[in-house]
Amino acid sequence: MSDNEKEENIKKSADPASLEVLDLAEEDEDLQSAWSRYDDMQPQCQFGEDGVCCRICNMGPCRIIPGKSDTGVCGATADTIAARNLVRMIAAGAAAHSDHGRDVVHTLTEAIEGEDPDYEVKDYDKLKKLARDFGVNEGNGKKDRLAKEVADESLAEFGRQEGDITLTERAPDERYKLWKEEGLLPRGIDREVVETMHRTHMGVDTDYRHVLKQGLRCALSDGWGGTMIATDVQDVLFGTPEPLQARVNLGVLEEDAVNLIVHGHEPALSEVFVEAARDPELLEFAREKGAESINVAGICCTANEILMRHGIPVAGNFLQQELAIMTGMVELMMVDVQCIMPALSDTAKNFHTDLISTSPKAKFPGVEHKEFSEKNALETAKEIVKKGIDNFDNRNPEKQTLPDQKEDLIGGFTSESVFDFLGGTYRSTYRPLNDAIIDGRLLGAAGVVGCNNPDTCHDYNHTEMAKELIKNDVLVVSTGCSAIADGKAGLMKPEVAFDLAGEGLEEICRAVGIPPVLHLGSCVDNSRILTLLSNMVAEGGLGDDISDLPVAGAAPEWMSEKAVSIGFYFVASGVYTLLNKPFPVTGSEKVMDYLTDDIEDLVGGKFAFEEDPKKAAHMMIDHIETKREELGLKSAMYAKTS
Ligand code: SF4
Ligand code: MSK
Repeated sequence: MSDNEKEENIKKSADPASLEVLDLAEEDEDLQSAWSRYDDMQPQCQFGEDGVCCRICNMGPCRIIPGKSDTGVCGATADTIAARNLVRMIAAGAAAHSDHGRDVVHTLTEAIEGEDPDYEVKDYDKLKKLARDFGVNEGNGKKDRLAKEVADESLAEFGRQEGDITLTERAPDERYKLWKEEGLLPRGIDREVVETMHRTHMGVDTDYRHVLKQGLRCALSDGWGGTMIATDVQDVLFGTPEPLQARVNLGVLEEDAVNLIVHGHEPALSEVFVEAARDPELLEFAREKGAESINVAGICCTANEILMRHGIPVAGNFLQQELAIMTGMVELMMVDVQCIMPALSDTAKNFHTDLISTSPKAKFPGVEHKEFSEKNALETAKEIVKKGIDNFDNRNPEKQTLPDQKEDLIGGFTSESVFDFLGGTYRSTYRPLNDAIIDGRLLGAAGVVGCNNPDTCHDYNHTEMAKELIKNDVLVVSTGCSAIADGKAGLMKPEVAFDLAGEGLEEICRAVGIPPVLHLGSCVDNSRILTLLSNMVAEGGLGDDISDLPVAGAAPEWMSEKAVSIGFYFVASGVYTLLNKPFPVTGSEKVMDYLTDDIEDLVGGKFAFEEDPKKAAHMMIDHIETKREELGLKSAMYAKTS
């Protein structure tokens, strides 16, 4: 590879481990990656990018060309088409998160009905809390009966026909009142997704504001419904995470071990997969095959789930899924649902890696499918582990690359445990956090979350934004692939605060031993951020609503429809939310104006778009400062750094 080509690759990722594998991949003409396919795709369709292509009926496809075809065949304007396309993205994202939530509740049901011997209630306190929130009487002391009632109540949220989604009541009173007055309170989770699809059918809802308002309600059914249920029931079943140490990046793959990767989003099988990999007979089998041990590592949010609860190492984030296989060190990759590139099957064919799909919802052409059922989870997991071990002696030393890079991190923070730290273990309270913001040691807090995208230098925006925020005394919480990026960049170690955080944040990190960037888990764990924001309001001193708080959110390398839904439920909850690239609606000035301006009058939050992560961080800081002024708080204790 020439020096010029190497330089081009540097722009592709900020992560040295990824670059090392990518450089080698580019020397092999049989290998493709998301980056090479992205290059091949250029130029991408401008109508798609602007959101003004419509193909929802067979009079189309229609595309808006100002001055030539200002409307579709049916008369739909660019505003209608862009808004409809966008809320369909929300519906798909909300469906993905929420269907995940529903599956977790089914696992709980089967666990307590005895059909499911591999699962049990691990966090009884969390179950009791959820029961209280659902108004279920927890007084009879029978854990399984309580779990059954909570499972029934949770499932009912999906198909609710009357009333509103119960967990929206966890929001501050002012927020709940606003949603009610504005007709934004979500009803059943499935109902909001279905109604969004109905309204965007040909010839139904065409007022872009009205369409987008339904998008907000649908997104709320995700954030405060399906996603929140997913997180809480996972905590009930698998245990609520607590801070722990782990390692992250491709360097976690071990030369002498059988390397098994779990990838996707749902933790039900990977939880027992971790257990299966510790089975003495399977360990013995691995030794017979010449390996010293079995090494389970993760990619994407399945990784985050088992990192948070077991400290299992993370091999990488979204754009590293192909690279992990390209190291030639992975015996088996087991995938479930969401964010799994169809290209993996071709990549795996070039190496010895066995690729196995497991979800009844997701099959891939040419890929072996071992269907997972909660009823025989451990048995299935053991079979898959065994298959991986069996593949160890097929590893080809000539095709091996082992990047050294791996970083330590502390993960496992939740909306509960962060404040055990800040308040002292015996007094779990948000008071120290609120006081730190009120007295100006902390300027505020920010949630930086979401995906990678080959349209943006991999990890660069996440890590540069986080660094700029912590330098200015903004505490950062992170989830999903953003959290993995920050972990790889070393930002999730407490000592990093001494070098990179502002004086106020450094003082707090020193006092309580937390990193300046906190790993809050997977994509569905964005609900932990909603809970955190509600708890800050409830603690007092920072206003009456989430929109009063000196906080901001960002998804600076977003890619998926789930990210669109997440962005919308944060904005609908009152949070200023920054994305690097706009949604595909730029073909409608009115829709763009609505999202970046008018929407604030409705919900108190709005979107902003900025590709430069440093500039974007300062837009978030400016917003946080405005909120401080509105609250009459003193200016920050320490000077702002630009
Ligand atoms: Fe074209 Fe209207 Fe049909 Fe869309 S709904 S494809 S704009 S005719
Ligand atoms: S995995 S949704 S690429 S964060 Fe949750 Fe990462 Fe985005 Fe998938």
